[in-house]
Amino acid sequence: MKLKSVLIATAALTSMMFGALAEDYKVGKVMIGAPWARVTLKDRPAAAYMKLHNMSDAADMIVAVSSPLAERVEMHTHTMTDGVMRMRQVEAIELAPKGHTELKPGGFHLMIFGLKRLIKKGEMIPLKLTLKTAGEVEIKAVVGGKAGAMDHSGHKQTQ
Ligand SMILES: [Cu+2]
Repeated sequence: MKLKSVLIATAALTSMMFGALAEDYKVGKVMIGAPWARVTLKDRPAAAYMKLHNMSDAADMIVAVSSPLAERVEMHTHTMTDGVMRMRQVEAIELAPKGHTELKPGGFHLMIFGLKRLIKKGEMIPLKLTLKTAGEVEIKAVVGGKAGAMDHSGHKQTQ
């Protein structure tokens, strides 16, 4: 009994110390691990990344993403054209059967346009993903990291 209360106290203290921790989510047979986001300036698009594991025997795909904190969220990938890395919007992100898909800097990512306010490091950006088969899931991406060379200097805020 005593040990249990000590453990609970430790867990509470840990979450207080570290604030927002990346969480894992599950929708249908799809696991979504440790979503995080990178925010530079309020008027610049932010990017979000995560790991997805489709445990189903059938393929699935992310078909839409939105956020109550942003005007719109697009799915992007990077492609190398004539030695230049460019970003390109995609209609969907495929999740292969029994497959792992990682959204990461330099690869697939979610691009968040028109943040309604500046979101600081350690805060969360709520995102709603719509998967074709698994359905809708609300996740929170922890803001961390810093602007790097792979950031979105090629993107203009279109509005
Ligand atoms: Cu992008």
